[in-house]
Amino acid sequence: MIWKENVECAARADLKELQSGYLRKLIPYIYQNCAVYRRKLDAAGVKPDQIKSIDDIKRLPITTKEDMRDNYPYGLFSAPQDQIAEIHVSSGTTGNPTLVGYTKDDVKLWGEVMARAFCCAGAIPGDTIQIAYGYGLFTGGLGAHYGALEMGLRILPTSSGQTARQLKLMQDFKPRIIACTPSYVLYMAEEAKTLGIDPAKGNWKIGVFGAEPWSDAMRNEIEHTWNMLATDIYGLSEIIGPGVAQECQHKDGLHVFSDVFYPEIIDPKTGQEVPEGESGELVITTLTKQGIPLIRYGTRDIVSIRYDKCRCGRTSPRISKIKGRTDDMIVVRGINVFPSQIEHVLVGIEGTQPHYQIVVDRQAHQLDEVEVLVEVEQRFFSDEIKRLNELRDKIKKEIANVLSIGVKVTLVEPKTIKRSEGKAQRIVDKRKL
Ligand code: DLL
Repeated sequence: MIWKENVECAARADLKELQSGYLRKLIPYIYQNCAVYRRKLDAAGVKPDQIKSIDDIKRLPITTKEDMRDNYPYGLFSAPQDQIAEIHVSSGTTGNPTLVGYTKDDVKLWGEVMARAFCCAGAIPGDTIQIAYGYGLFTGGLGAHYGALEMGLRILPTSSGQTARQLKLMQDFKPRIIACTPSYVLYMAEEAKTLGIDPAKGNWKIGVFGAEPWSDAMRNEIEHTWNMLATDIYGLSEIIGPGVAQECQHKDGLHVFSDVFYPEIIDPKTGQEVPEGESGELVITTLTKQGIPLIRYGTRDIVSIRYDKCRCGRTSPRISKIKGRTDDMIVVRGINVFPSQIEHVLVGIEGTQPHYQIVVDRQAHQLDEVEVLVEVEQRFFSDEIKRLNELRDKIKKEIANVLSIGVKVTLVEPKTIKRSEGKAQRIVDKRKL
């Protein structure tokens, strides 16, 4: 089922027409109502009436996370405060948090794109969904909730945490859909086993997993362990929360709801668009939002994009899984390291588990040191020490092959690395840079 077939399957020219119409309305609205954007557009020498079609978007300036932080709390709002119906905040590592405000219509839009997402994953009205994303200031729980309501799903709003209870509710109410972070669903599998529940006989048949990077290898692990289809959902608070893009059952790229969230892929160094299929930073314009509409927001997420029609019938552009970030990518001895590269190595090695942490440190005047903590199956610890050493050497060698730097590998027993009910913390950077 396709929730909004007329736009999700529209011919490219019709979609462009729709996007152009939205953009023509958006720019004067923002120019009139947001002083920060007015200054930005003036500085770029762009007058609203010069923006006639979606192709003119390239003339507009990029908006950055710094713009949001520097103008905290209300500087980037275009709607007056009395029109704001809901506020969400995403935690940052430094400085002000990122604040986003939704008008009632924005909340409606959110429900609509999330309904499209659930449909895209394979949900049908009447299905029961367990929403184990955190409810609250994080956008995951409520965003999923609005979409499920809009779609006519029966909702189990468990939020995250209380894992034993999550599993009991799964058994009692038999939800076909689970929505949570991919690391949490794997954690729930471990808990299930300790409680004597066989995850492969679990009730969830479709997972809508996102909010953090996860590899195809991790997908295989989830699908195999839980005997379900694991789909990827992407989004970010600044744009709306979850519901920017979603995989269909073919798992061949995430469909971007591009009639309302216009995607571009740029080279973060030059600001120029990269050719189709090449990786770059995803930049998104919210074409119809009112509270905080954003023009060409630099997400810092690295993806590639394609425009061909999908086997599911949707014509919407598809982004790849998130390949990394332009920022939380870590640079070690001059080499760019993405956690996903290490994860990929680990999941391919028999005996390891997809629970790992990368610790980067630097002693005074020394080179950066990387330690990868990897959980391995319990049996290795009751085995000969030689087997443990062999496994460690193998992991070391394969990581060195991929990253071209040597790392220290420490094997730890299952459940040593701190679990998260939300986003997993993959990198601990102890360097004082
Ligand atoms: O994580 C919104 C969300 C909730 C998306 C639930 C999907 C499901 P933020 O907390 O603002 O919003 O974090 C946004 O998380 O820029 C990406 O770097 C990362 N991210 C989100 N989804 C994915 C994904 C929510 N599917 C930031 N794969 C984004 C990889 C993801 N990274």
